[in-house]
Amino acid sequence: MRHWIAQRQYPVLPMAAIVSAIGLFAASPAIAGAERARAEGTLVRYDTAVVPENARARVQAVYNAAGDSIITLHVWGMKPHTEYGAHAHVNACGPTGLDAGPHFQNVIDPVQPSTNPSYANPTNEIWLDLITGGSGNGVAQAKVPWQFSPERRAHSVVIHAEHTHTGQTDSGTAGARLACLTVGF
Ligand SMILES: [Cu+2]
Repeated sequence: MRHWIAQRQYPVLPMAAIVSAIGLFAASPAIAGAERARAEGTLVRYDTAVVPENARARVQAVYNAAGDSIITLHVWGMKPHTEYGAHAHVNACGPTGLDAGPHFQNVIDPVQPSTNPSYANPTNEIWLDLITGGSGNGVAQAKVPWQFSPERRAHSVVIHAEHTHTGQTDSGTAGARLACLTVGF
């Protein structure tokens, strides 16, 4: 429990700001309940021929009072004009791409690995596919109508070699695992 709380970042406001914000909070429950998580750093690279050295990423998560999660991924220093898949995965990054485990699913597919579009879809998982610009930078955002529980959370974002597939038998797959950022969601 303590670990979970420590991962969240709460804004520190002077008392005057808190008092003046009460009216705003009453009118805007999404702001009143917003909690956040953020991680930024150099990517763990699994394909050093494809992912440039010093490629970086930032992941920001906002958990609003309506019960949604809004996740934003920024990348810098990847290959220019390139299409990548990206998802929230259950484990932290490790020495190999497999260490991050499967995609985090809100409702877990009883059949693993999960490629059934009823479970492997961008509402039940967090998909952050992106296309980089001329400088190798890119951004993606996902909004899902659920939030992590203290007991079961994602712990990384993995970047893949292909955009995420959505077929009947390959949904959620996105090719090789290229890089990873550990995120304290
Ligand atoms: Cu993935």
